[in-house]
Amino acid sequence: MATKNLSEYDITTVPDASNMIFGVVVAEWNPEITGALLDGCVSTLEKHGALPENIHVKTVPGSFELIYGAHQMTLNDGYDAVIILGCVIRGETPHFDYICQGVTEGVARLNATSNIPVVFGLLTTNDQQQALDRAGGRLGNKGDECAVVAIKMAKF
Ligand code: DLZ
Repeated sequence: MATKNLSEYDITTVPDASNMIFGVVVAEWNPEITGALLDGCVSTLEKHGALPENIHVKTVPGSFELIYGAHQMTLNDGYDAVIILGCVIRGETPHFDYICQGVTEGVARLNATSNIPVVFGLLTTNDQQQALDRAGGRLGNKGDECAVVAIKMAKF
């Protein structure tokens, strides 16, 4: 395999996304958070050239269903990358841990078995404020980050 000097790698720019098609699966639980993640994701995809008609958004009831939704999208030949967006907020029972672990393992498995990348946009927070901070608040927007990751990985 040909080798490059480190300085020949472009590790800062985001590729042009104007020829890419994206699937986005977003969970309906905690809609004020996931809606903000979706806004950030779509606007960042478009900022890098993706056409609105090439960003296909589907909703699922909760984060656990993100795995099924993403899997269905990976079976569709047309996508360059799939992004999942959800938010799980810790409650009083271990449910939080099961959902977070399930989604993490499900998405990891999809990445190991499908031909396109599935980008992990699941917020797992102790409370609502931590989620708001990461959905357009003081710590940025996880949806923006996922859009950039999807564009970069689509070019992999
Ligand atoms: C049941 C549940 C709970 C308690 N909390 C959340 C949450 O914080 N975020 C989320 O996206 N979904 C939650 N759900 C719903 C589950 O993800 C799933 O939809 C149900 O268990 C049905 O499979």
